[in-house]
Amino acid sequence: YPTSVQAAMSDERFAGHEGEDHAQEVAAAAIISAGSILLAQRTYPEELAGLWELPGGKVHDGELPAEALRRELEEELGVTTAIGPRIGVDVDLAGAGSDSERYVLRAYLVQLIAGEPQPLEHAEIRWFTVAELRDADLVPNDRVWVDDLVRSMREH
Ligand code: 523
Repeated sequence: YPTSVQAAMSDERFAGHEGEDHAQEVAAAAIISAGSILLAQRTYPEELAGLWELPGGKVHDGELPAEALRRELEEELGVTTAIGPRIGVDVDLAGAGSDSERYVLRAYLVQLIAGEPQPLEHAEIRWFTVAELRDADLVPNDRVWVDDLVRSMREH
């Protein structure tokens, strides 16, 4: 490596990337249409079953977040999508996996391209208006995004 890169690699901030500071990503979709958002009702684990979430899942090794989200939405909803910009803050997930890895949850604005959404892996899916979203039993992590989602729903 060039000297400048070696200096950066010996820097403690860089060292964290190779160690316990590295977080896997969970990507979630804000699918907004005609002022409503599509939420999905989880069936597992027990503490999240019955709660509503932005659909999505873990980014696998070697996948880009947008590729992973497109795959998850195909698997979970049976739809073809286009992944847009990030929305809302990063959410740290403590112990999201069976392993000891750290996860960060990120939301993306997503457009439906083809297909009618089906609850292939969820108990139910449903379009929520702004008022319904504010009233919904969301999974705890997704609650931080409500104000951002409402702003985006009012623009669509
Ligand atoms: N969340 C979450 N909100 C949200 C999603 C899509 C996921 O809080 N909108 C959390 C729930 C889990 C973790 O992120 O703790 C992984 O999500 P999951 O289970 O939907 O991801 P999968 O299906 O890729 O992972 P496996 O269940 O391990 O297959």
